[in-house]
Amino acid sequence: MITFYNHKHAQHQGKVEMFRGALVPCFEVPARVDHVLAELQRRALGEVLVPLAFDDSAITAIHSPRYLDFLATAWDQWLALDPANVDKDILPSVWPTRTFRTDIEPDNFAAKVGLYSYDAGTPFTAGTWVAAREGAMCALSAAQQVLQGDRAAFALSRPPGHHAGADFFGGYCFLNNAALAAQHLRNNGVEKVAILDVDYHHGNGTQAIFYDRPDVFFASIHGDPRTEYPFYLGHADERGAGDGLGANLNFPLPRGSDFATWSMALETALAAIEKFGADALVVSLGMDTFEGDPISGFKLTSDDYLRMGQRLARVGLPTVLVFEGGYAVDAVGLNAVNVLQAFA
Ligand code: SP5
Ligand code: ZN
Repeated sequence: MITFYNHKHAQHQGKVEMFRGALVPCFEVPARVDHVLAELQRRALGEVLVPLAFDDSAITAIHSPRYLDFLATAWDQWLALDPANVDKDILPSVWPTRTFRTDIEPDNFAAKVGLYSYDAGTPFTAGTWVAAREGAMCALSAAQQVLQGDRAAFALSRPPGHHAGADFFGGYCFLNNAALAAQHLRNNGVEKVAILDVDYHHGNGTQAIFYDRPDVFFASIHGDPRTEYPFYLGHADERGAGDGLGANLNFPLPRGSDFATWSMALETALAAIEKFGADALVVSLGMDTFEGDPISGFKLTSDDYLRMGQRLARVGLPTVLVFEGGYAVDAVGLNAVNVLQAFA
């Protein structure tokens, strides 16, 4: 399996995120991807390539122009406020909640940051745009590789993507890599695409992007949003809207769930994907379901990821795997490559 590696990932390096009234060191660190890359190379699991370049149209197919303008210029706007800002990350602190307007982009920079985000846990840094954009190219390259006939391809990148919506960042995510891969498949002759999101956290961004579309099925297995981040989406009654009704399926599971519980949800999700008639599969491959994850609550073991990879391969579809969360840094390489090796 070919891996497209975001060699610019470390340009996104957040310092702190807001947690219980304090700024704490970021969980989403460059070492995560370094460990996956090292383990891939250690097990010689196929070529590792830098991504191809794709036109902006591949990104505007998912994200809004004003959001992309904001991402591309945010750091310069931040420095224009005060050159001393160079040593600090941008963190949102004000948001337009219910009853506020979101159609007018404010001139004030803090207000703009809030318009395009939904949490205070996602720092925007000097290299965030460059890193996120190159990550999108990795996802598009992996989709392209599958279009050209490969059984599967892996996009190894950070920042992750599945919490990012058409016009907002949050949950450590800026560009929705899985959505970009799915749309690239759709734009190049694949009629029906399924996205399976196995990150611990509900893929709210991906769900929102495709919620009213019948051509992209979204299924997610995640911690119950009543207690788990991102809290405000991911319930079982969210089945899609309009033409997309029936093409969205959530499996919220209680904190503490192990692989026995998790894999029952997986079987139901895969049966639904088969019934949908998907021609290709995109997997949002978060490794934060691991028992050792510092911010999550499932109990999957390293061996369980071998079973996961085997099962995903048995679906028999051309498959794009996109790296998402996973914060047990010392185990994330072993666990992710277990999925990939068992798949291959
Ligand atoms: C892609 C992804 O996995 N994003 C997850 C974003 C989670 N952000 C909220 C993290 C809350 C951290 N809680 C710290 C608990 C420490 N015991
Ligand atoms: Zn996650």
